Amino acid sequence: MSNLIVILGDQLNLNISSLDGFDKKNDCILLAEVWQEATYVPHHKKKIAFIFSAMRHFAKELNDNGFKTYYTKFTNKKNSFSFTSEINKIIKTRVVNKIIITHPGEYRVLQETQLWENEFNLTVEIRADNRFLVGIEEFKNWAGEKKQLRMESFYRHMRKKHNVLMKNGKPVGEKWNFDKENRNPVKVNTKMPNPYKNQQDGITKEVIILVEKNFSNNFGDIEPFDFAVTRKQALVALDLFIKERLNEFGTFQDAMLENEPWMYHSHISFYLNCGLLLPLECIKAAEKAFYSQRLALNSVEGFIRQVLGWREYVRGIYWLKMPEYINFNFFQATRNLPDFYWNAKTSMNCISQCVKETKKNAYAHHIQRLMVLGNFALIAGVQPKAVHEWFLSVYADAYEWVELPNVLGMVLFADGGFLASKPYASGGAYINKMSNYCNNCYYKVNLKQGDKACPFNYLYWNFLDSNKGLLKNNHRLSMIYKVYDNMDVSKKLKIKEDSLKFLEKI
Ligand code: FAD
Ligand code: DLZ
Ligand code: SF4
Repeated sequence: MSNLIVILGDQLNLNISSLDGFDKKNDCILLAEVWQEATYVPHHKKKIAFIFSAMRHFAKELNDNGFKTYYTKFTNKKNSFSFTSEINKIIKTRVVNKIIITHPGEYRVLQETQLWENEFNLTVEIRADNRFLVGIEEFKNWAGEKKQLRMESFYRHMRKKHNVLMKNGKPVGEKWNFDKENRNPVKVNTKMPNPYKNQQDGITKEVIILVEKNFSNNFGDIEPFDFAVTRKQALVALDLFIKERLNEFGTFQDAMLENEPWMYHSHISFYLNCGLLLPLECIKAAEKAFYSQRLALNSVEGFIRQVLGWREYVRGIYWLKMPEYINFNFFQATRNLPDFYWNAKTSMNCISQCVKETKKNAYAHHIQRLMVLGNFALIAGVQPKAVHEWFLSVYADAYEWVELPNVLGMVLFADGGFLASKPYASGGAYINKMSNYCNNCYYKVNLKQGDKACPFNYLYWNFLDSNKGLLKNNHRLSMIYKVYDNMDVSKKLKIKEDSLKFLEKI
């Protein structure tokens, strides 16, 4: 009996379920850098380099540990287009009785694997993805027939199930949620801890040259390239976060500062999402530090909520709702994505800063993605598919299972409120409260009307007005609609006029 184990570029862990029971005498592994994956969206250069480098390092680790591994480099002359064609090459040269793969992270790839039994006339075993704490079926059972899901109840269920920050069946600190303590701005000139920086080795350098040569027109800067590319290095990055940032993580979770892309965030999503780190070890490391180093509970709980709650929740929703999810467009938004999402050429300083940092780092932290880049796309009425494709392309941590529910569900409310209870729309005031972007902006955040007024201000009301029919019964927006209804007609007309004028130009 000889099995072929196919390991995808986001399954880079020796404990991945597809390797369970691996027979070193008879079985073999395939990892392949393929066109199909490298081009299905125009990925940021750094994202491609990161995945290829991490894949090559993982293949080396497998070989060093005695796992027979076939590795197809992107530049290999015989490189074919897809996973399917790469498998075909192997089964022509050696006896394979069965193909084993861990459940792919993306629907698109799952569909491809489901064709293999017929294509190759072989048994294909698709194993549950043990990089997550909740199985796809388990989440479906939890969701049941509910019309709307809420992260909070899922999160509490997960805290209990995994016994994280629990004492005698109750949450430590007597509260599940410390969000109210977690909305503080950071003072300008605060000295932030330096982010993790890895020294590039020969493998990474080779990959960087490959990407520069083959993807020169893709968005993004390839240097500096400081990502961890092995599990060992990713564990060092995690440790650095726990030691130097976690204590402040919660308090300043929503804060943004010009030229401070990393803030107190963990920067581990790249590693978690490609398998170099596993969620429970990150959660347990934070919990351990809470007890042993007496770290702030609002911060530790805040971090654990993201990994144990949000991350698992959005993945559950993805598999619950695909393939329809990708077509949702509750507001029927039709606008094209403005060019400034690619070239940062806009007088809106907040957007310009976030796009520049995205271009440089293939990273933006959550609140930049949500309240600046996402919020603008929502209130400007950009079509969900265009926003989705942009977010999937430009971040090194972007895979459809996590990006799509965040973009369509959390930011754009394109699923009509299945994932979130209200759209995350806001005017300039919140951006001004949480950042110093407005100090250097052409627009004035405290102006509501006219050419110099912050566009977020009038676009916010314009969005609410244009979608009143769909949102007026949302009880979380009832106060806001009351404010709008009480506004002068002349003010409302000015909002429309300013919005139309601005939107025409983008
Ligand atoms: P931290 O702020 O330090 O949080 C810790 C970890 O919690 C993250 O590494 C991540 O694994 C998890 N997490 C936090 N928030 C979320 C969330 N909303 N959904 C899922 N996991 C979460 N995350 C991705 O991993 N890939 C994406 O493609 C992605 N696209 C997003 C698009 C939009 C519009 C928004 C609003 C959010 C998106 N997120 C995405 C979620 C979140 O912004 C990132 O996980 C986070 O910014 C990664 O940086 P970090 O590791 O420093 O996270
Ligand atoms: C993101 C990515 C890229 C750019 N390239 C590859 C690749 O060449 N080979 C591969 O196995 N995986 C790659 N990936 C990650 C895949 O897109 C990811 O594994 C699937 O989409 C499943 O989530
Ligand atoms: Fe952004 Fe408005 Fe502030 Fe300018 S004034 S940075 S557009 S929120």
